[in-house]
Amino acid sequence: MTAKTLEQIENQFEMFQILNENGEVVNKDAMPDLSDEDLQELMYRMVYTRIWDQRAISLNRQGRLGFYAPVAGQEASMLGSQYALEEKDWILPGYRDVPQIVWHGLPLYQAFLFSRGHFKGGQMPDGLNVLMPQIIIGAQIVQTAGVALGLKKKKTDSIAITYTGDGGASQGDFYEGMNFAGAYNAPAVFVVQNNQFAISVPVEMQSAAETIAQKAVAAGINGIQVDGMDPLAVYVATKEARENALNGNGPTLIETMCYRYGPHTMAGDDPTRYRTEDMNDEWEKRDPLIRFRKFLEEKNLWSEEKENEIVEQAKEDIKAAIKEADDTPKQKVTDFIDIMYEELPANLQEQMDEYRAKESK
Ligand SMILES: Cc1ncc(C[n+]2csc(CCOP(=O)(O)OP(=O)(O)O)c2C)c(N)n1
Ligand SMILES: [Mg+2]
Repeated sequence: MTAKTLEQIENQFEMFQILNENGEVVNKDAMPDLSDEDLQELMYRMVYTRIWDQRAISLNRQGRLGFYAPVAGQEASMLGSQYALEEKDWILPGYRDVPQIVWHGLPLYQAFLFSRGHFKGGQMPDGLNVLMPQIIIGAQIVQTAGVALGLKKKKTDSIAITYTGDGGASQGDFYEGMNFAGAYNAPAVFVVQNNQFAISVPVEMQSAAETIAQKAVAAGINGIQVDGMDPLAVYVATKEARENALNGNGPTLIETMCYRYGPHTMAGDDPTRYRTEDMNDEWEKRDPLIRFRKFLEEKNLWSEEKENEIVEQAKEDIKAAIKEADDTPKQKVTDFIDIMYEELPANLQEQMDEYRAKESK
């Protein structure tokens, strides 16, 4: 009886897909109404982001970047969902979700400063609806419920979207945030990028649930599992989630099935100790860029020449952004005090004077 009930629930979370790994449309009815320019723009962003990822890994190895969490393999999941947003929507990212916030408007050089631990990398430009990437796993889920409730109370017509990983879905904050958003019918969208591992721990070891998407059921919110290597499926699921959130039809949990090709971060984990070559090959066959390129070529919307131009453009932009990051004044102890307080408490004034004196030498 119990098992049967569980099975009935699980059966409702079949993976949603529009493009298969050969770039063929397998779900015509679900095709989004995107113009040729939109489709090209989406591919442009994925290609650009992959080059940026490769450059960031190399810059990190040269000691020119600090903290970096690779994104190759997750481009469709990250950028397909971001493309469904409006500028007025709020993004609450995790540490890996830097591409979404850059395409939402964060200048690239600031993303590099974030990587270097420079405070300017966490100061969002005025008008950019983005919070600093969260390092505490799952904390952004609770914050998103709060931000979404605030947006609703202010009648802003915008949503709050957050990203976490499969590991994030094991945290207490995850359940708390979804439950709160559901209870208040707050316009929130929770994206769990299921890249199959939380550092070295496989998703099967994290939960008895067949899918992460089904965890929406207990919170009384919408849930869907999507092929996270399919940019169109991710786009459609996010767009629909956004509309449901705004129409009062409740928050949504979106689980995107994806894979990170690289290591967890550049801090030194060795993926060969927890993943097999077969598994890597299996996922690389589903690559979002390969399938979307095939889909666009079939429509005469893409060419090698076009792609090469983007690659060159990305490399130039990255070079300029690194230069801008290099040219940014080094952070000082007094900067940290300055950005924390409008009015300095007396005890800190003393320290401030002390450091100012040191720094002026
Ligand atoms: C509360 C908390 N616990 C542990 C960590 C250490 N930690 C950093 S990343 C990570 C794994 C997260 O995996 P997942 O949520 O699947 O995201 P992914 O890195 O795969 O994108 C852990 C345990 C942390 N940052 N915060
Ligand atoms: Mg993960």
